[in-house]
Amino acid sequence: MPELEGSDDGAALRVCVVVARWNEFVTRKLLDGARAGLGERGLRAEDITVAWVPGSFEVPTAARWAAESERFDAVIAIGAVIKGETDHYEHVAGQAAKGIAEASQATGVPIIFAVLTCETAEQALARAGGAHGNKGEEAAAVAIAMARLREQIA
Ligand code: DLZ
Repeated sequence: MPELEGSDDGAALRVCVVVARWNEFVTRKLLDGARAGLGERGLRAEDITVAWVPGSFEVPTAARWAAESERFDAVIAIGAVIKGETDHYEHVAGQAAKGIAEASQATGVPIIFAVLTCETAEQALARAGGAHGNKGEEAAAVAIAMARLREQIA
């Protein structure tokens, strides 16, 4: 019985990383993690495009533009929504999650969710290279696995 499981070989894949500028002290660390994770798996620097947007609310829109462009095998969506500092936390976090899922399903391009939704800045930093790892780096591995699985299924 055939089993498909993607691959961790990123050679020759092209990835767009969409990053929210809001809470940049967190999102830049996630971006660094994503870049490192992609590079460790064989992507060349010139095959990693970074697109900055103002906040997590805008991330799904730009991620969809990237997915529809047919220039990328996968998109990584990075943001940080911190509840204690966000008046309409549920709206920003909810719309980011919903929009990213819809854009990925509508285009068929893997768009990997790396938007942190945390109570405090400390919790966010712990997931951006701190005690709980780097969710950007984890997103890089998922992006490559999904891009390869898509090729295998196609
Ligand atoms: C407005 C806002 C607030 C209050 N908090 C956050 C946040 O914690 N994280 C984030 O990424 N963006 C935040 N934003 C900005 C919105 O995402 C968006 O950029 C603006 O509402 C303009 O549409």
